[in-house]
Formats: sequence, C-alpha cells, structure tokens
Amino acid sequence: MISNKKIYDLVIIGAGFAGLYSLYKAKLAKLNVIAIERASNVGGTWYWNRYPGARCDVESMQYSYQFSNELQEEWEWTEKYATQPEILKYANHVADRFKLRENIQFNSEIKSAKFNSDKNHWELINNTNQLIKTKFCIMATGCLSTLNKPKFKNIESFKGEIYHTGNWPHHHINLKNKKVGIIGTGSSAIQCIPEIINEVEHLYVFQRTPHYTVPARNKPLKYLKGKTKKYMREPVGYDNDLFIEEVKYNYSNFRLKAQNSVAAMALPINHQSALNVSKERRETVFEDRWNKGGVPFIAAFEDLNFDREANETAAKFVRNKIKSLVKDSHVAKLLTPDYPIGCKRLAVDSNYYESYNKPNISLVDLKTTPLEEFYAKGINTSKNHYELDIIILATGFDAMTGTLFNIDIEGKNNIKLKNKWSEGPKNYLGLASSGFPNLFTISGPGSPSVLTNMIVSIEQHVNWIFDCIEYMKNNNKNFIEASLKAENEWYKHNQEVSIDHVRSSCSSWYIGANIKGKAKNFMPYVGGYSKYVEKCDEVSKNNYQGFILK
Ligand code: N01
Repeated sequence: MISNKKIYDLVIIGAGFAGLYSLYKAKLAKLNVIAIERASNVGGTWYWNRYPGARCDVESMQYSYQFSNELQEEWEWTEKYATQPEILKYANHVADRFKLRENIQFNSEIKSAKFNSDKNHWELINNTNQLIKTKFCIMATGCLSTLNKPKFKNIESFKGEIYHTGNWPHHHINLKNKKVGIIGTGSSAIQCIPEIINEVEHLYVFQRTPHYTVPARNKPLKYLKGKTKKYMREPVGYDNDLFIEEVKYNYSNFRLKAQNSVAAMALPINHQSALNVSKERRETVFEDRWNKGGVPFIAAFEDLNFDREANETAAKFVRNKIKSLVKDSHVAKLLTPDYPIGCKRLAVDSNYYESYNKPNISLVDLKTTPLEEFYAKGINTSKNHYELDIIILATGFDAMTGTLFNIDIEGKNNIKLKNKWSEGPKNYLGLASSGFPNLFTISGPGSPSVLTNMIVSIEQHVNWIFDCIEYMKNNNKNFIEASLKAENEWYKHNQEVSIDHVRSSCSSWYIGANIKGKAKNFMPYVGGYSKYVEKCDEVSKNNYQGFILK
C-alpha cells in the first residue's frame, strides 16, 4: 500500500490512540496521508500489553475520545475501569467506524527518518527497506512502547518460558500447575499478580522496590436503559454514582471538568491542606477515598504532591493499610515503601496486598538477597535457587524517549535526535524539537502526557498540530521549526516546576532512572494540564510564537 513514488502530505507513525485520531483529522483535512504501524492491528499499548489482569487505571467514561459526539453516545463501557480486551475492542471500533484502516500499513516498522533540507521533506525507511517521502511527520509512537529488558546474567540459559508483560503473547499461556516467577512490582505486576495467583502452582515475586497501590474498587457501570429518564440529574462534575445516561446527558460539562484540571481528569478535588485539618478529619478523608477507590486517593488533599510533610500523612495511611491487609508481618514490612507516595506512579489494584495471604505465593526481597543470575531451571539469588517453569518480566519500559531513539531520526545539518537529546529531551512544548522541522511528537517528553488522562492529552496535541498545519496552508508556509530559544526556555521551565514536585523525589522511569546510561531528567511536564493547554493556545494565537515558519 505504501507508495514510494508520491510525497505524502503526512506520515503518522503508530496506530494507537494518538495515531488513530491523527489519521481521522488528516482524512478530514483531505491530506494525502498514511499511518505506519509495526503491529498487525490497531491499539498501540493496548495491543501489546495483554497480560492477565491488564486494565486501565483511568475511569472508562473519561478514558475515551470526545472528538465525536456520536461515538461517545453509542459506545457502552461495561466497567468503571475497562479491561485491556474492552479497550482494544474500542480502538478497533474507532478504526472501523471512521474507515481508518484503509490508510494504515500494518506490520511495517519505521527504522529511520531523515530530513532532506533541499527538498524540505522527510525520507523514512521501514523494515522492508521501503522509502516513504512526506512533508510532515507525526510521531504517534507512544510513551511506554519500548520494553525495558534488563540484561540478567545468563538469561539465555533458562530452559523454561520467558514473557514480558509489555509484549504478552496473543495465545493463551497455561500457568496451571506451573512454578512461576515474576520480576518487578510496578503497575503491571500489581495488576498481574492477583490474577495469576489463582492459577499457578506457586508464584515467586522478585521485588527490588515496593510500590504504593490503592484499591480500584472496580464495578460494573450502572445503566438506566431508558427506564427512569425523567429523573435524570444534570451532572455537575465528578460523581462516582451517576448512571451512564446521566453522564452522557451532559457529557460536555463532564469533559470540561477534565479540561480545567491538573491531570486532564474529572476528579473529586479537596482544596484543603492535609496539615490544616485535625488528625481525625484527615483519616476520615483518606478512609473515604480508600473505600471509594482509584487515583482520586492522591487528590485527597491539595498539598500531597508538593509538601513532604503532607505527603507523609497519606504515605503513613497506606503503610498502615498494608500492615492490616497482609497477615505475615515480615511480608507486610517488605511490601511497605519508604519513599513519598505518588513519586512512582500510584498503582491501582484489585486484591494486590490480599494476594500475599495466599499459601502459594512467596515474596523474594532482592534488596537483601540480590538476583545474581538465571540458570537452566530458574533464578539464583545471593541466598537461594528458585526452580521455575515460567518467568515473567514485569520490568517496564524505556519510557518516553526509547521508541523515538529506536528510530534513527536525523534532522537538519545531520543532527541525530539521539545525540541532541543525550543529556535530556529538549524540545518546545513536547511537540517539536529545534533542528527537526515539520516533525511533531504526540504526548512527547516536555508535555503533561503520562501524568494525565492520556486520551485527553492526545486529542489536545493532535488538535493543536492540525490547527497549525491549517494555519501554515492558509499562510503559504511549508516549514515549521521550534526555535532554540523557545525550547531552551521551555526545558528550563519544565525542570524548574519538577524540582519541588513529589514526582521527582525518588528513582523512577519519569526521570529515566530505570535505564542504564539514560540521561536523568524529569521528562513529562508536571506543571499541570490546564496550564499547559493555556500556554499552547497562547502560542498558536500569537501566530506560533517560538516557532520559525517559512
Ligand atoms: O513498569 P515499572 P510497569 N531487577 O517501571 C523492576 C503504565 N501502566 O510496566 O522499582 C529487578 O513501573 C522495578 O524495580 P525498581 C504506568 O504508567 C499503566 O509496571 O526499579 N527488578 C519495578 O518494580 C506505569 O507506571 C497501567 O527497583 C527490576 C518493575 O520492575 C508504567 O506503565 C498498568 C529490574 C518495573 O516497574 C510502567 O509500569 C500497567 C531489575 N534489573 C502499566 N529492572 C494502568 O493503566 C526493573 N525492575 C493501570
């Protein structure tokens, strides 16, 4: 389907949620467009992350597109937090409903992208050496799409099966009567463990750092199904107990709440400081949030993300919960984090801590007994041999820049993106980097992306880019590049806002700490979604201030 004869107006790399919406917009704008996707189908992260228990930690009614009223009216989510299969079904529905597949080349991976300054276009080469020329390029490559596969000593000697949560096979993996080891205790493992514990003969959890997690309290969504429409309430914001028809009745109001928020999500906000209320009041608020479930826990008080003393009150509350939920006090202690809550992304679980009360689970503490090597039959730590049939790597991703660096991207004057960003991902608004004209990144480093409800952030980025392309067309411009001055200022601002934020107070993938040799900078923009959108709008209103247009 790829043509090497024509010069496309736009090539979109990736057919996840960012790629699909970009393609929709491109078709609407009647651009000559193609999307290139390495997988055999749409869905991006939801295509690859199909491990047992995978589901979203943002509520379904919010983790969905809002660009089409018809789409949001007709689609029926079944649970408060959608499962991976349901989200993938939704992505497929969007691709079919808007006839996007005809413009997607599947099973094709872009290996290099080089800007031809003389001809003012990009030249891309894929895994089958096809050349694709395009005026504009959108990197819709996702933030968590390149696996972190630590180089464990002698990993190749293991004779059993090894799987990574981020690239789980499409066929059923039989875990029955198997001794299984899982390495890592981040969000993926926290979802996977309670699911597989009911199947395996024995599960060994190899933990280096404990993670904070709060209960999801997932439940089926409530539908009126036309019965009592006359009692329909007008939703005025976040309310967990609304019937779906009530949310849909005034979806735009509900969405507006998210637009004006820090995390692009309608959350119940409490503007009090955790330190300005009595201990009893604080415990009541935490208890209420814990019982209602989900990420709103971290918004229990306004200062949990900024004030370490306030943060400690929430951390202590969760530590006490771990103590009360896990029967074995030694295991409970090992599962208890000692760093601020919310620094690593807060996980949302269903029965994670309770899983450790089962007879067929063992927690292996890699802090005191480090993992030394794999061997034919399993894993050796400094203390024990663990015989295993299956090993699951839940070791996460080379986040935000990994996938961009996997593509050999070369801009003006032969600058390679990988070299330019060797000390940190410098760009303007997370959208474009100086030296790389006509190339946009969706939810890239420097934008709120992974700190927000991703679909809302994706739609904002895509809308901004297509407004920009239209502006260029109307003003006879065919070249746009972020200025070095604007990107330096943005990068400086980005780093400044992150200094006092709880998110930069520990070692996490947000700062590239999980990848050996990676520059240690806070990558996503932590200044808040609504402030970020204000800045983007200001830039476009001022004829793309900070960009060079020709
Ligand atoms: O990965 P992680 P993840 N030896 O990087 C350990 C999103 N997500 O896939 O902390 C031993 O968080 C590592 O230990 P440590 C979400 O944004 C969303 O779980 O580095 N252990 C850690 O425990 C999330 O944040 C959803 O000491 C090693 C684990 O592996 C992001 O994806 C669901 C090791 C990696 O945790 C990533 O989550 C799932 C080594 N050499 C994921 N190397 C939802 O929407 C790493 N580890 C709900």
